Amino acid sequence: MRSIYVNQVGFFPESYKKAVLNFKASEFEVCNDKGESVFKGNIRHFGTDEISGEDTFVADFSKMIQTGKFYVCAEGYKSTTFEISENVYDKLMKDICKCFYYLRCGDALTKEFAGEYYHKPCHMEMATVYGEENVKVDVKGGWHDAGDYGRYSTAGAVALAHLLFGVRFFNNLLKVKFNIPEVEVNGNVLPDILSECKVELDFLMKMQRDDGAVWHKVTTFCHAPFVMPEDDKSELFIFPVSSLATADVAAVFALAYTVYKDYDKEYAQLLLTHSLKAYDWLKANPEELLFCNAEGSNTGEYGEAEDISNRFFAACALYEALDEKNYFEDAIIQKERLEEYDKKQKLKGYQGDIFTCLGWGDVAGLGALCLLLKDESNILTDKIKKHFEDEADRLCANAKKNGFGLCMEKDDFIWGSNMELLKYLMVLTVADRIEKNDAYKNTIESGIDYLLGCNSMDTSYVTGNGEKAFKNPHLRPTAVDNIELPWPGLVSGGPNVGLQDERAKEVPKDSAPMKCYLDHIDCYSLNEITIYWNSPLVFVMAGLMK
Ligand code: G3I
Ligand code: 9MR
Ligand code: ZN
Repeated sequence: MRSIYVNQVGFFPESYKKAVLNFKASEFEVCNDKGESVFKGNIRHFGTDEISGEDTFVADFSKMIQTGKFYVCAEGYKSTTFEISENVYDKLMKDICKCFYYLRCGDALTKEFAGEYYHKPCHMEMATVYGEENVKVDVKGGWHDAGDYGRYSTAGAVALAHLLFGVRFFNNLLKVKFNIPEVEVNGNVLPDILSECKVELDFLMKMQRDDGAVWHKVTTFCHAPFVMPEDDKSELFIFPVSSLATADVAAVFALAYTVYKDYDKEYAQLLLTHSLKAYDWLKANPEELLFCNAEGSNTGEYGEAEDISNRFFAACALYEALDEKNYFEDAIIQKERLEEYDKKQKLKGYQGDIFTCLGWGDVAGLGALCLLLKDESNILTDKIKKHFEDEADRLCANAKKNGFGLCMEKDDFIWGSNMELLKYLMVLTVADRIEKNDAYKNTIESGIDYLLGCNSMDTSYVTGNGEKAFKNPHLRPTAVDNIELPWPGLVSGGPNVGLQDERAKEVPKDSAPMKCYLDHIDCYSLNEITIYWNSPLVFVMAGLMK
């Protein structure tokens, strides 16, 4: 099919702007909403690449700075409409933040703020510590992880970290209002983003055992069927503690301590106490304690191969928060272990840079961000800066290999590929702060263009944002709530060559990576949503909108 792909939300007037065609044409026009031609340009042939498999042609209209609603046309074919304006991403930003509110578990939703997406209180009962049938713990609250109703400590901590780093790096995030209940502290109203983060922080405090260790997750034994959360009545189990969860939580509480101390000293102190307790446990338990699902249980595992990056994150976060040398020394020890581990990974052909990993699994990059925030010249921070710049350069080089200007490679199209992209855009955003670079900025913008529709699926991967935004996320409430559209602002996992669910088998054989996607509610490996796919987009948009 002949298509003209474009960012369906749109562009800032000063941004680099392009559309990508999958057919040959030599000239294009941009038309306004009255159908009048307002800009003309020549099309550049890019050629074929291994991620889209398409022969692509690029229509660059960066020179056009007029604001309004437009579409691109060539040879009688039209793109979807998009907007050019200074406020073009305001709605998107609100929507992607509000998603965390809709994902709240417990009794936190109200009809006033959730509207038609309100659900009754859910998962309110005490949870059973797995293997200790008589021990019940109150772990109400937090956010549902994703399309399922599990609550997972490492995933929650990482999503929080992206949001809190967003706040630390870019003040503008504190000003985003997304219509959630106000939280008042000492006569002042907390910024919305901090009220929302507090929901998950409060929950994670409940996930900490008295001795400081953190339980890995709380879920039913198996995934719930497609029912509303309040109808998911199976017994809730708290699964064993892990050093992964304990370290990530120690880290994110330290980060949160710094953020909240400007608003609520007492709450900040509480976070710090919990952080230190977790850290003490880690020091007393130097052996890694990884996580595997109990036999027969199929809820999210969030397994990791080592806990070094997590311990590194915790040490860096506490060093940044407290400026005490012992944490720096710990960070150096973990850094050396990480380098050893990285060498082994490289031998297996792994491409990326371990010190810039910002995912739910490898979290060394999150530790690195703490050091960058501290902004002190030392052997570790200087090295980290170099890692971010080198990785950003690698990504910019990747972006030259396809007509979309997309910084991803074939191997990045795994489960949650949109997060692979967003993590890269975070790295570029940070690198651009270390040293301004137009190539970094263009690559970030091209990445956002891809996410919002400039891709071979002609799909915006954010619900409610873009004329052809995906509509059928693998998300239990959406599947059963009888409301036509899901709430806006959800980020899809995106194309995945692994095609790891039954429905995904309907993707045509030998599809190019960018086309291994289906907007179908059954497709958890292609079209689920999660808190930590939304959170990096919040960070990146905060950087773009600054
Ligand atoms: O790390 C390897 C890499 O070395 C290899 O080259 C690549 C190629 O297959 O795979 C990489 O592993 C991937 C792993 O995530 C780490 O990124 C696996 O392929 C991939 O299948 C795995 O997917 C995870 C999925 O759970 C299955 O375990 C997703 O990242 C993760 O987001 C997802 O999380 C689920 C929760 O379990 C439950 N809740 C919903 C959530 C989202 O779907
Ligand atoms: O809905 C579940 C989704 O959130 C998970 O990412 C996915 C992998 O853990 O599992 C989904 O649940 C499926 C289960 O694993 C197998 N039976 C079908 C379920 C979804 O329809
Ligand atoms: Zn719930």
